[in-house]
Amino acid sequence: MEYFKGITKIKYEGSDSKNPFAFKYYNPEEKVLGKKMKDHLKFSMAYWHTLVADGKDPFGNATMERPWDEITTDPMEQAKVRVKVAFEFMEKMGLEYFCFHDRDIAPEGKTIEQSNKNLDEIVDIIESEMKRTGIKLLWGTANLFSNKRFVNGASTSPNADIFAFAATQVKKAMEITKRLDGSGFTFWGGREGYETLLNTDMKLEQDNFARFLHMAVDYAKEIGFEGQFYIEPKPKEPTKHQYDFDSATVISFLRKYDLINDFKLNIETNHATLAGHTMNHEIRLAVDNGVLGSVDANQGDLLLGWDTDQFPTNIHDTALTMYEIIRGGGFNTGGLNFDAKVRRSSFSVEDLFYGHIAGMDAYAVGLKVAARLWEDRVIEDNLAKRYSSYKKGIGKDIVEEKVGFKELEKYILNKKVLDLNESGRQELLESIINQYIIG
Ligand code: XLS
Ligand code: NI
Ligand code: NI
Repeated sequence: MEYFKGITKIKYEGSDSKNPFAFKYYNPEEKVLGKKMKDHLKFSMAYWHTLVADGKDPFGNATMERPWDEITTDPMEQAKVRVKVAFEFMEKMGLEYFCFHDRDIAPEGKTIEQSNKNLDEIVDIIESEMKRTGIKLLWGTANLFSNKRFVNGASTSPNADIFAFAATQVKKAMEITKRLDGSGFTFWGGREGYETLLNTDMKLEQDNFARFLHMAVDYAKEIGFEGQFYIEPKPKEPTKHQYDFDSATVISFLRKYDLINDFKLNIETNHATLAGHTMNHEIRLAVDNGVLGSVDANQGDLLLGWDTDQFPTNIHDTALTMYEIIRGGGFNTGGLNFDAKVRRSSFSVEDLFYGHIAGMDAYAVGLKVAARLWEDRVIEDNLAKRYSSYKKGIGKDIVEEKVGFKELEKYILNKKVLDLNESGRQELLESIINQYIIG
C-alpha cells in the first residue's frame, strides 16, 4: 500500500528549480571536504513529530489531517500502519536515519508486560522495514514524561516505586534499541527537575539521577549494547528548574558523578536558545570537552519563551552550527535529527515534506558555507592572530604554567608600557560571514 500517492522520491534539482517537491541545495552525493553531503549531515526523522504529533496545543484540538490514522481506530493496528508510513516517508525523503521514544512506536498497555508485548510486535515490523530499506536507527529513548505517574519526575521522583518503574521502562527501551542496532540511546531530562525547593530534596534527586544513569551503563555492558549514551540538555521546560539546563551544567554533572566517559551530549538548537545561548556556543563547549555526540536540529522563535521545535530555515545559524561540527571533526555515532514539527496550521501531509525539505536544504547550505570558511581558515587564522601573545614570551610561560603571581608582578613592574590591545573586528568578521553565505 502506498500512503503518499503522487509524491515520488525527492530529488536534487538545483537552486533554479521551482518544484516544491525537490531539493534546491541538498545534493546527497555531492562531495564537500572529501565526504558526501549525506555522510556529513546524517539526517534523521523524529518519529514523535512526524508520525505522532497531531497539532494539539493548550487552546485547541488536533488539526493534522493524517489519512492513514483513519484506516482503523485500534491503537495497535494504527501503530502498525504508522511504521509503513514512516518508512515510505523516509525513503521518499532520502532520510537514512530515525529516532523514537518507546511510546511513539507502540501504545502503552494496561500493564508493563502488555506494553512490552506491544513494543515487540511493532519492533518486528520496524526491523523488517529497516532490512528492506537500509534505513538505520540513530538513537532510541524512553518516554518518561507523558504518563501521569511521572508527574514528579522519573529517576528524580520522590517516590522510589516510580524510580523502579522508570528503570524497568528504560531497560526495555535499551533492549529494543540494541535489537535494532541503534547507534545511540538518549536521555532527555523529561521531568527531571523541580518547581519549588519547599518540597524538593535536590541533592537526593540529583544523586538518584546519577545512580540511574550508572545502572543504565551497567546494563548496557551486561547485554552488550555498544551504542553511545547521550544526555540532551534543556532548560525551563517542562519543570522550572531542569537539572540538565545546558551543556555546561551537564558536563559538570557528568564529571561530578564519574559519568563523563560514558555519556556524550545530544544538543538541540531550540534548547540552546531557551538557555540563553547560541547553538554554536553549546556545541563549542561540548567539542572542547570531548563530548559532542549528536544534534537535534530545529529552531525556536526568539520572541517566544518555549520550545517551538520549528524546522530549521535560518541559514546563518545552520552555517555557524555546521562550522562548529566540522571544527569538532564531524559526527561519529551522531547525526542531525529533525526534532522539529510543522506548525499546527500546516496540517496537510504535503507539509511534512516541505518541512523536511526546508530543513535539509538549510543544513546543506550551512554545510557548504561552513566548509569554505574552514578551508579558507577565515576564523581560525583570525583566532591564531588574536591569541598570538600566548605563543611567545610571558604568554607562553603562562600557558606552560611556568609562572605565578610573583613572577607576573616582576614582569609587569619591569615592563612599564603594556603591549597595545587590538580591535576584535567583530563587524568585519560578521560581514565576511555574510559574504560567504551570499557567495
Ligand atoms: C523535548 C526533547 C525531546 C527529546 C527526546 O524537548 O527535545 O523531544 O529530543 O526525548
Ligand atoms: Ni530533542
Ligand atoms: Ni525539544
